[in-house]
Amino acid sequence: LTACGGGDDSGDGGGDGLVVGFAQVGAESAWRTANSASVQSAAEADERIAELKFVDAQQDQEKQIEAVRNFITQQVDVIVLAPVVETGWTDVLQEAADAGIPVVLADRGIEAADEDLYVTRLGSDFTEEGRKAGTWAAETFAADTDGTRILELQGTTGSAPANDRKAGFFEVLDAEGLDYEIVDSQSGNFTAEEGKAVMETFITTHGLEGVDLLYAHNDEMGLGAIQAIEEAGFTPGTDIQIIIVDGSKAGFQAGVDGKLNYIVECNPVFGEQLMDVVVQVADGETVEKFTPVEEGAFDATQFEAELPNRQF
Ligand code: GZL
Repeated sequence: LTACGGGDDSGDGGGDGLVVGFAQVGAESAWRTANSASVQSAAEADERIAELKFVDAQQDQEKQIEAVRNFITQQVDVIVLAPVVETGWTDVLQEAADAGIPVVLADRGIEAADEDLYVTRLGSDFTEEGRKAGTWAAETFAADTDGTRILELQGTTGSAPANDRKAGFFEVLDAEGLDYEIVDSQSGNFTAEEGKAVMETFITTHGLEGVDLLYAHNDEMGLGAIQAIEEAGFTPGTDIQIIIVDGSKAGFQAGVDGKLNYIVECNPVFGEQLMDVVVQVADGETVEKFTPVEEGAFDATQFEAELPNRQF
């Protein structure tokens, strides 16, 4: 994004607004591209922001670290980071701290050991998203007397949403006393292509007979899995029930088509809220360590009514 207020390149916005560096995860999903669009349009429209330096790190942590180092060299006013994974940030975030540049996490989080190296995180409570999925599954399969057999497509290995969506889901299944078996659980890296490939492997290895539920950590992997299920001659949403997380238009359309059964919303449209947080941090205001974005969950009775409201 080029400077909209003619901000100089000294990194301090020349007094006519903030220069912000944003190291984004990548462009792996509809959620991600909607999140990038929301942040970029909010920065563009906000006269308090002179320039947003945007980097798409293609889901590569080294590229994200390089982007943060460049923001430090350019002496931006605030660094925004959506960390692709939870670990490996200590050194570069310490460098930002040493340079006196505050860091705001957008979307994903990092390990607790590094909590002092960023000011605040604006994003989802991924554990709560997992709990919502688990609550629906425990209710849906409560009467399943021969044990509920579950396949899981995990998000990017080591990422906060993958770790926490898994933890929240099984925390509830265990708390509700559901009798279940994890038939298999692998990462599809939040992409449709990898989600489909892993589902094909699940089908080849285990077959689908008697598998009750697929829990996919995002829409893309769930939609890729649906293709694999159909290509194997099974009916998604009926032969195997499916939960997805995000709530994209494509995900809701698949729900309307009866191909999946529960959608846990993860809200990417928080650009304006993020700009407010960035300005507060730049002004040295005290902010909460975590600000959760608002989001819900939807079952088959709600898909049709909700589809027109979906923004990505
Ligand atoms: C969650 C976000 C995840 C989405 C995926 O906040 O980090 O990354 O659920 C995206 O679609 O790839």
